[in-house]
Amino acid sequence: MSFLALSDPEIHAALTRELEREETTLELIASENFTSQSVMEMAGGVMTNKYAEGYPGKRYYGGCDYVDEAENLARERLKLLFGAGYANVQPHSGSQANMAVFMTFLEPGDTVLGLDLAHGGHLTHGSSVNFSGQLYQFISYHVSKDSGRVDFGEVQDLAQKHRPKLIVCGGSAYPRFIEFAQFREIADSVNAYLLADIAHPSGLVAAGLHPSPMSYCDVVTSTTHKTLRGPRGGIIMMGKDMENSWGKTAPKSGRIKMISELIDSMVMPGIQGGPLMHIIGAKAVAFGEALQPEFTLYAQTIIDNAKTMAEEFLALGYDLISGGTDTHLLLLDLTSINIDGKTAEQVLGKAGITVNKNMIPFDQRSPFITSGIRLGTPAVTTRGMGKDEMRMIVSWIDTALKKNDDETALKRVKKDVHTLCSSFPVYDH
Ligand code: DSN
Repeated sequence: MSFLALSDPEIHAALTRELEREETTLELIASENFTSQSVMEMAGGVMTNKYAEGYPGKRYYGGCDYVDEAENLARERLKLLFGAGYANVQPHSGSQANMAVFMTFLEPGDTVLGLDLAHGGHLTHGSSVNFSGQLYQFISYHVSKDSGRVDFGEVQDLAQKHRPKLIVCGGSAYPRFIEFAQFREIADSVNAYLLADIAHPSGLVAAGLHPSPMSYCDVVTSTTHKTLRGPRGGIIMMGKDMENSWGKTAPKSGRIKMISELIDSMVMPGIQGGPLMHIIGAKAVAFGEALQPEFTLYAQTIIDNAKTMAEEFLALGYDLISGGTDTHLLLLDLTSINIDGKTAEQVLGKAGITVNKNMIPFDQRSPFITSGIRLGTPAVTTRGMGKDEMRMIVSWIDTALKKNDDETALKRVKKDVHTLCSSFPVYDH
């Protein structure tokens, strides 16, 4: 029985239609995934009722015994998963995680290097429309035109010239492994701190299939809902805690010995109030799942599927930024087939394939139009799809893009997509 269907048929109808959309279309947005029903049970459970400002054992509210258990499990599992010495599981999102790190390590006006959003970076890595670009002096580095990979010559030059206090590596549309060792070398050469934002590949890192940032980076942030397949949220980690040699104090607690304490107090009370205990519980469930051997197989299949897609697109003559992928995502430059990213997103939507338009490096078009699309395999891999299905999907994308004004062709692809989806249900009810 659905309580919601009885109490609020209007919103229940939207929920039902969203479930149907997820079941009947192909989800290729690289940052999306399908959580397990256990994760959803925890996220939809009674811990949503609880206020628990503070941290386990040190809360501002009574009745926190069981949410303390959940948060301790989440922290311990996360540390185990990534080999981290410190973990904070309270950030509501990846942006909040980055904000807490910036406000811990930086003062307003400090100089930071980050990957340009249009070259695969992220809004919180210094975009002028985001708090990061408004509070701090962000200098963007780029990928090189030829290789599509980070231009380390430029990063070194910018670091020497601007002497940043922090360098940010990672992004939202970078198909290759993040080059932690090279960033560390440059950070060391100018005495800068290094933050890795691994929101996209964190599931691959957890599975040991992407290099780990832990021994290279001073601090690491991620979301929990992309390749890591948990509930929506953020996390902050450090491989090793550091002494607070900056003499910074925290609101109320005053004297602070370690950077971990500064980060904790910056997350709460610095930028957030009550933690979302139902989501922290759901993060613990997802970290538990990611610690199982099956998760490594899942992560390997994500990569195998993305590489298969890349090979198929290349064989059909498409241009891929960086010429392929090491990870879960592909960035297609559509310039040569004469369709823009916005139109491609719409056309594929009509064919039952969900993607997002995306700027490509050196894009001549605006972020609202773009010249590319970004594709990712985490969600279709969760459904159990493999290489054969990837080949079919690429041929359907090719048909839809090339016959973009042929409604009959788009309908035919949509029917094929529907048939494939019905053989790979997301949820077995
Ligand atoms: N919006 C996310 C993505 O799609 O990659 C990043 O925050």
